[in-house]
Amino acid sequence: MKKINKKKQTMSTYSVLSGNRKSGIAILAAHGKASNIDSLLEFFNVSPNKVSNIPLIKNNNFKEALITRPNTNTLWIMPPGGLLAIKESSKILEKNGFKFVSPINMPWESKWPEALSGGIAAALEALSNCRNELAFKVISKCLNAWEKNPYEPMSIQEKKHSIYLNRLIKPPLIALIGPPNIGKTALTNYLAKKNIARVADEKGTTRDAVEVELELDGLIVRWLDTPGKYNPTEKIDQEAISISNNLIKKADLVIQAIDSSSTSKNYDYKEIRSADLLIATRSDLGKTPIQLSTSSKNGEGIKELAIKIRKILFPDYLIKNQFRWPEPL
Ligand SMILES: Nc1nc2c(ncn2[C@@H]2O[C@H](COP(=O)(O)OP(=O)(O)OP(=O)(O)O)[C@@H](O)[C@H]2O)c(=O)[nH]1
Ligand SMILES: [Mg+2]
Repeated sequence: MKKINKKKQTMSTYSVLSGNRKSGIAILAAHGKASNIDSLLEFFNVSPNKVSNIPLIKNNNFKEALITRPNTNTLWIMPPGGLLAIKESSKILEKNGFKFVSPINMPWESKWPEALSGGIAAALEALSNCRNELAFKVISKCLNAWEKNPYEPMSIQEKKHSIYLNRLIKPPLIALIGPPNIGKTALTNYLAKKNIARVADEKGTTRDAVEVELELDGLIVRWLDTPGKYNPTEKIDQEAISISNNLIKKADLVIQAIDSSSTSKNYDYKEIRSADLLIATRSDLGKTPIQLSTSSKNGEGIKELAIKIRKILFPDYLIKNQFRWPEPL
């Protein structure tokens, strides 16, 4: 482990920080020993001693580029242009002995030079990966918390919150299980707002587990619609059930659906995994004592279901309060 760190420090590396798409400006971060950064600046005909924020530099190699040295070991090179500018700049850096590394392996000091600590860098990294409003809101608070207390290691309590907070970046897996032909796929399609799988009035319509990404009350989740439990005779179906069962075992939340209109209410799934949440489906067809009743026909209970799930997987206190997260880079 120590060896890798040492290598990281001594090797001259660069990463592309701008996206792979068309963009107005390319961003490449070079990292290395101060002397290697000095040499690179010399190559660009720029005074090697300068550590500054935004000098605009014109030189022979780049027609025009914004170059900044935010710390002694880092140079950010930002030529105008997208992919072509990245390609041209990479050539120059390779020629000067800098090796490409993925941004994941870039030292945080070079990738997030504005960060005072690895914690702030981690929060900035998380913020750059966040995909929706809830994530942005919560991670911004995490960044504030790190800025208030940048150096102290995370406490055990803070680490406990991480289990939930990680879900903002890595969507949790929810598996919907239940007997066949009770509206699991219809509910899935309703939540996905599109037909991701076939709905039919016959048992065993869904034969493979189907995964779809959804937003439930602001939380992005992976939703798994599973085949209604049956004992298939065909090998291919047995394999499909086995894959589905393995996913159910791994899920962060298992929701068992029970039909409002039929008698198959005591369906036992314990041999796969006991459910975390019980819901009724097809509530427009009948009544059950189950609190959360949903209908994909008239939309009853769907909003409540989304809120309930979000609260289980991402409790309210994490939205209201401010915690340091994630672990420092
Ligand atoms: N009235 C009513 N019918 C529904 C509702 N949801 C589904 N259905 C009907 O119930 C039948 C079964 O629906 P599916 O969604 O295919 O059921 P499933 O649980 O996925 O079934 P399998 O894939 O076989 O496990 C279809 O005829 C649907 O049109 C609902 O909320 N209300
Ligand atoms: Mg189905």
